[in-house]
Amino acid sequence: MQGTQVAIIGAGPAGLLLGALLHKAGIANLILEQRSSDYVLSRIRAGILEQTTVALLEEAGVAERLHREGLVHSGIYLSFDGARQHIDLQKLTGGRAVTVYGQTEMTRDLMEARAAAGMTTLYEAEQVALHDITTDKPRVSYLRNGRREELRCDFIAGCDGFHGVSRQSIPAELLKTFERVYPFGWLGVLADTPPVAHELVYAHHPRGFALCSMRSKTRSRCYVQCSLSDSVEQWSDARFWDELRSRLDPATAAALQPAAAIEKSIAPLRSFVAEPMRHGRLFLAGDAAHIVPPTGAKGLNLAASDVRYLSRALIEHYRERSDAGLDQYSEKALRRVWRAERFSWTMTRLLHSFPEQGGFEQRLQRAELDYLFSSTAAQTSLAENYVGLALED
Ligand code: RFL
Ligand code: PHB
Repeated sequence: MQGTQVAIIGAGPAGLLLGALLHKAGIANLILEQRSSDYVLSRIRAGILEQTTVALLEEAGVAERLHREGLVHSGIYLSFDGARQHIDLQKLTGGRAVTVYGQTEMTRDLMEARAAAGMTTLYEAEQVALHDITTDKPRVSYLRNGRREELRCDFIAGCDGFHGVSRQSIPAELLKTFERVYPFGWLGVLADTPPVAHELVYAHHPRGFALCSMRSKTRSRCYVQCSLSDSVEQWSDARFWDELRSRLDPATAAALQPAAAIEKSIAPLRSFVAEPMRHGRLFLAGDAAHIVPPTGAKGLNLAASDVRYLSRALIEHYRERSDAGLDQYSEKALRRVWRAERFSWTMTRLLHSFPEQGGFEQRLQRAELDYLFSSTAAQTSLAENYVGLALED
């Protein structure tokens, strides 16, 4: 039987970043991932990093390419009723900004650094199962190359996303879950065409939400709200660009240059939180414990803030023989999670068209957008949440 100090389940951003930070602190760790590395790198997901996430990547020693290729954005645009309002994040938050850098690129940097440091990631590890979580000798078993293997460890980090096995290993009667499923999805297209503006444009239109984001100065990532029953086959490239254009203010629409989709996918929108984020020696981090709708660009950043708290707590355990950080982990992480849930829900409600919405709710939504267009106080509240709320020590 092999052994390590921390067994990490999942090689998404949470697992890889945790592994990098622990390795820097001299803590042995091994990652078990059910998919292949190519599959993990083919997933197109988030694109916006908060400054605290960038700082954590610097700490992990994987921010060189991010600083070279990432685009620092000091604002965003809101598009509504034929007009576009600039929200100056930097001015409203005393100098803070966000960085546009694809989750795929961040994952690639972390994977390459991990391989270069000789750290082990076991890809295509199937049927991962967690054992003896509430003892001080937990184990993880898995099937790889047709053989059942076992791994001894001190702790297990459950970084295996929403559908992973870690959260499901906590007895149902000990776990409280909170969920909101939204009655629509996002259809996303990646294409080699210049962004419509130098910063992101979030749009509300009676036909639904739209977002013009980017991966670089020549590559766009755009989304339109769609029906949950839609399939990507129903959305030709031409239909997608026409729909996107129809939801934008005229100035933004005029800058749109349709191009062939490199990737096209539909993602459902969900809010979800599982409490607590710890069971015995199992600690959940990232999507394994919570999901936010992507409207606030918080999913990846929340995974990073969990990892920051968890890595510090584990380092404290090994260096100082203190479990104070581990004991506080769930409570501390959940405080930040719920603030991000609140913001993501608010942004989702503000910018989407809800099928069940009556005239009253529609008027309130318009009033809220009008308020945001005209009030510095309202813009400041949006800005400080968008750039990311402060982390506790
Ligand atoms: P991940 O990225 O899902 O990684 C989990 C990893 O665990 C593996 N795994 C297992 N490994 C071993 N055994 C098992 N039983 C396992 N089960 C699963 C998986 O293969 C995977 O490699 O979670 P992590 O690391 O917590 O990172 C979180 C972020 O990925 C996530 O919050 C964001 O990407 C959310 N998200 C978005 N966030 C944004 O801010 N903006 C977006 O545009 C955006 N788009 C998205 C998204 C999430 C999506 N999902 C999960 C459906 C689009 C999609 C489609
Ligand atoms: C993206 O670039 O994929 C992106 C950006 C901002 C969001 C969601 C997704 O709020």
